[in-house]
Amino acid sequence: MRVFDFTHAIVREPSRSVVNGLREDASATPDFEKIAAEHRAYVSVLGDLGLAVDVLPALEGFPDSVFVEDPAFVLPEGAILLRPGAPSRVGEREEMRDVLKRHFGQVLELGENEYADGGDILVTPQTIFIGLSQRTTRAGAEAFCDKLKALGREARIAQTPAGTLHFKTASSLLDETTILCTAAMAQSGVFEGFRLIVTPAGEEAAANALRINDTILLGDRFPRTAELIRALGLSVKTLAVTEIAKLDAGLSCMSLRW
Ligand code: CIR
Repeated sequence: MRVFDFTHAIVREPSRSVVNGLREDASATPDFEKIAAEHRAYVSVLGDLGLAVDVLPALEGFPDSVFVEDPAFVLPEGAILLRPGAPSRVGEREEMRDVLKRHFGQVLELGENEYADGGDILVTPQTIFIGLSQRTTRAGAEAFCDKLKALGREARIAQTPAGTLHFKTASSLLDETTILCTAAMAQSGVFEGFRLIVTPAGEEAAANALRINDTILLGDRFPRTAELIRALGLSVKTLAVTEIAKLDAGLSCMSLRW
């Protein structure tokens, strides 16, 4: 099953308040114009790859709302409105309700006290992983598995490595059987049965790559990772994510794809 063949995406323009977004390293000060430029380039590449992109307007009240991957999860079969685990982000879910209803016949949702971020969900042909993290609680992960079952799909609860924001901060799918991940993720054993490509030391942030159709989108500061992926015969397109990275974000977080 090819789970990276997409025809549609939802993105949201960054708000000026994005510079106040959540981040581990408070000394990293992102610049709005640079974030907006990186976002424009990203949206343009999605279009070049053949996706119809629904661009939502910026939300000044939600600094992290450009990261649309976190409040919702989508599959061709339907969508699930999640409940982001960061208090400043939980309201983003309501802002996604209408757009999900526009695009999907079935929109399910997590209940009260069921917290899960889309950044913790990795779709593979074999299973859908949901990683417990500081944002995704066990109650949220279990509720997600139930909703997914209602959509006819199976999920497996895993653990996001300590100190890693999201499960997908440290892993992404390169092809049907190959995962790009950090050494910490590889050592956890969670991806038993997959071929693993481990990010070289110093290039851990490359692990949040994004496969769209036949192209792997990768941050442009990771030449050794790019080489490893190209050696598999896969096509790599690099994108600047330097400014976005100051907000602990990468390539998958800026879109929902189906
Ligand atoms: C946050 O901490 O929620 C944002 N600054 C970054 C979210 C990144 N999301 C993702 O990778 N799915």
